[in-house]
Amino acid sequence: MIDLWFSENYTDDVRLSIKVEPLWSEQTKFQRIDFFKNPTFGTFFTLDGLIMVTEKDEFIYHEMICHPAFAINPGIQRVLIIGGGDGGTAREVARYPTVQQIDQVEIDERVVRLCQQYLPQTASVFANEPRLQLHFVDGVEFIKNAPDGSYDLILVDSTDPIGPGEGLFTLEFYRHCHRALTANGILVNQHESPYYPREAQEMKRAHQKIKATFPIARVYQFFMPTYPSGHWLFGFAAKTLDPVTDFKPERWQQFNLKTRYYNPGVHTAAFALPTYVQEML
Ligand code: AG3
Repeated sequence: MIDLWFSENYTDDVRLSIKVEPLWSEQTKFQRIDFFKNPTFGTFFTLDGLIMVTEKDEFIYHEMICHPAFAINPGIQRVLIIGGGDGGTAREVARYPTVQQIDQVEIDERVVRLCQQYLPQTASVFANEPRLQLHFVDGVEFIKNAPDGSYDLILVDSTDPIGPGEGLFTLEFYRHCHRALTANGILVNQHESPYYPREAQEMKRAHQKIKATFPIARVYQFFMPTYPSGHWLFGFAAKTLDPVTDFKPERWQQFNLKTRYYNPGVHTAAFALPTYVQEML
C-alpha cells in the first residue's frame, strides 16, 4: 500500500498534511480543482492547492459568514453571494424565511457541478432552493452592473486573493458593493488569517480598502481547523449598522435556528480581537 498525502503549504517550512484517497482532479479555465477523502475530515476539495471545504468543519465557516449579519439586520430580504460554489453559504442563508431572493455569482461552474456530485452536504441547496439563482460570471463584472441599492446583504465567499479571486479584494470592487447595497446594507467578506505573514498582509490590505469605503468596518474571528493557523477572519462592513452595538440577541433567537458554532455569546466574543490583530487594522 502506498500512502498518499495532500499538503497545503503555509510557509516555505510549514505545511498541513492530510492522508487522502483522491476522488477527482481537473484543471478548469480558472483553476485546478481536487477532491479527496479522509477519515477525519470526510470529503474535501482544494482550489489551486488550498483547502476550501471539508465535510467535517465547513459548518463553522458557513455559520460564521452568514448568521452575524442576520443577527444585526433580521429584515434581510435580498442577498448576493459572490463565490461560494460549494453551496455552504447559500445553505445557511436559505434558512431564513425572510429572504426572498438569493443571487449567487460563481466564476467557475465546474466547482458547483463537482460539489453537487461529491459534496451534497453543502451543494444540495442548488437543486432544492427556488429563491436561489446561479450566475456563472465574474463577480467583479456582476457587481459593476448591479443596480444601486439592490441588495441588503453581500457575502463574499472567495478564495485567497491569488488567481480568480484577486479582483474581489480591490477598492473598485468594494465601492461597487457599497453602491449596490441598501441603506442598511451589510458586506461580509472572507478576510484571511492574521497569523502567517502572507495571509496577514492580504488581510491588512483588504481591511484598509474596506475602511476607506464603508463608515463601519470591523473584523471578526473564528476557529477553522483546516485553514492556515486555524485562526480565521471575516470583515463586516456596513453603512449604518454596527455589529457590536446594534446586536440584539433576542431578535436573532426568534428565528429559532439550530446552529453548532454560532450563538449570541460567540457573536459578541468574535468581535473582541487579540491585541496583535487590533494593531494590524
Ligand atoms: N473560502 C476559502 C477560504 C480560504 C481558504 N484558504 C486557504 N486554505 N489557504 C472557502 C469557501 C467556503 N464556502
